[in-house]
Amino acid sequence: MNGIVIKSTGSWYQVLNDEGAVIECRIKGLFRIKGIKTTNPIAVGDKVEYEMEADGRGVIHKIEERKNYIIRKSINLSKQAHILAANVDQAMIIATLAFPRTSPGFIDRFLLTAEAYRITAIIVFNKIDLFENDPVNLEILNKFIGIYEKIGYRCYKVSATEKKDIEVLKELTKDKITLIAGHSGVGKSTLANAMDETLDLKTGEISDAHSKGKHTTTFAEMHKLSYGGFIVDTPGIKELGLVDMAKEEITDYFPEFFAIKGECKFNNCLHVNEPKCAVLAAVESGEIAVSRYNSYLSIINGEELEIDYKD
Ligand SMILES: Nc1nc2c(ncn2[C@@H]2O[C@H](COP(=O)(O)OP(=O)(O)O)[C@@H](O)[C@H]2O)c(=O)[nH]1
Ligand SMILES: [Mg+2]
Ligand SMILES: [Zn+2]
Repeated sequence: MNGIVIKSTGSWYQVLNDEGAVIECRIKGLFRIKGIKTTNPIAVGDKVEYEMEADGRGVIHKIEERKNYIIRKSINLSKQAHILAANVDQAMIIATLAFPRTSPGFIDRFLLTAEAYRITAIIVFNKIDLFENDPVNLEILNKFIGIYEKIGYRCYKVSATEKKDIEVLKELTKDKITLIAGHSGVGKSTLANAMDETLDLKTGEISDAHSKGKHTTTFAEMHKLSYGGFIVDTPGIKELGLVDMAKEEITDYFPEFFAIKGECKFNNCLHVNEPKCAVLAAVESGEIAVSRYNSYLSIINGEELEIDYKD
């Protein structure tokens, strides 16, 4: 029997099989990824083969080769990685101008990670209803969106509670595995429910993971969309694990830096204070956004992002 893993709790896996039934499965044998130590051998999005046992549960004995997998560095000191999800087609970051505020630093780190994984990233600004009659904030938001659209990222403005401009998100997610990320409280669950009315995700909840403390491992959950495709909800996940990257590599994942780095005098230019740096010149002229450059500097300096979590 074949299916796709939609939920994992550590030792048990829920597999949605080709006939549409959800089977509780455990695993037999060792599943390892070359080169990394992982805390979980199988993640949501994994396509698996299983056999039914007499008790009505299944045993997974094979995983299909993954198109990709997204890991998160483990919170403990074992240096193990946790696979969040496998076979992800695209990642959608849900952001809000306020209530809670999503910082450019958070968005830029997310985009960097998506670039490193070569996963298409989409930026969705939710709670637009709060700014409709607020020209000052609306202008701030539009300027912000302009920065990202100029680089080539698709941005959308929606309201989950007012069900405004949700249709386009349905089209984007149809028949794809879409990872949804963003701070707690930005409206991820409300948005998912608005996109697919058959979903009934809990909203307005303080994420479990956080209230239990940061040492709890959280597992992503995948929800089937009635119109085709899946969304991966990542509860309590602050950031996608940045894969180990050399500083030189980080430039390449800022598309607008990558586009002009050939014009820097030094081919190993890190765009910090080198002479005749094309990136610095572009920041100076306004061609590259200062907020993007600041995010870049903070990342290459290895700064952790400070996030004011409301939950
Ligand atoms: N005004 C407004 N509130 C929203 C919108 N979307 C979600 N919310 C509210 O924001 C809160 C958090 O939403 P939730 O979906 O639980 O956020 P999550 O933590 O990202 O899953 C809830 O009280 C929602 O009703 C929106 O588009 N507009
Ligand atoms: Mg939620
Ligand atoms: Zn440079």
